[in-house]
Amino acid sequence: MRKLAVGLTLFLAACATGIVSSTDDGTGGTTTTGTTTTTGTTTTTGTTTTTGTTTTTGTTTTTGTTTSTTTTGTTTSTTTTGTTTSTTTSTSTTTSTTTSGCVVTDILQDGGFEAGAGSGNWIESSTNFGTPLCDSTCLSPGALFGPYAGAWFFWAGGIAGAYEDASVSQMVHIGVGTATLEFRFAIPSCDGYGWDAFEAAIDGTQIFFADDLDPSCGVNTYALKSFDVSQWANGGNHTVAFHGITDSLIAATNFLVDSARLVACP
Ligand SMILES: [Ca+2]
Repeated sequence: MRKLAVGLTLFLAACATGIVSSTDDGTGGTTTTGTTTTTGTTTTTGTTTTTGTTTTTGTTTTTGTTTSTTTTGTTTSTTTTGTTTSTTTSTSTTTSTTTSGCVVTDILQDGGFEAGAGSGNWIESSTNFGTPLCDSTCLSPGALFGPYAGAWFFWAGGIAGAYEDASVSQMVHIGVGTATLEFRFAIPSCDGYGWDAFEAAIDGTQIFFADDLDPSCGVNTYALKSFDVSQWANGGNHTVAFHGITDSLIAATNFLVDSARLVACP
């Protein structure tokens, strides 16, 4: 029995799009099938065919000729050359041709931690447990929390009476353009003394911070956290990390992360 059975569940991502599946359509473009969620700035080159449900929020910059066909739902979109701002929620078939930019994708390896502890996708560290990655074998009987999706999740803290420092980190190559870091986050229980803290960071720069006095303490539901990290989209290698420290007081704080994504140009 590894950690206190108190609270529970959470998700993370990047730049612009959650593409379920993509293939080269032979025209220099991309064919996408499934559910796509786009946040931020997207620039597309080539011919793109999309089938499924597309939700777009933010600014889309299109250069060239764009042709859109909507079959079901309501679409507010596009035009020709210049800058287009649109908010679209629809079920549609869209064909577009553009001429510049890059196709964004999730470049994080195993952001949902489903490869399990010791997979090599993440550098894992935990003072008391060897790894902060957990599945059901970490949970006490009757635990009220667990992963946001799948079986595995990141768990910092969860121990009373001992100092715990838990982290995972991963180096990624981020192309030139834009990038967005997203994840699911929850703090199902807090000891409330203000000493326990969690951060998400890139190259040591804090992107997100929460402590055991956070308003979401005790909330047993994962919240989506999303951050524009385009300042690191410069064609270089960068380290993404999740890190939590908890003190040795008698109550335990639990910081949970799951379903992380870094959406950027490859
Ligand atoms: Ca997971």
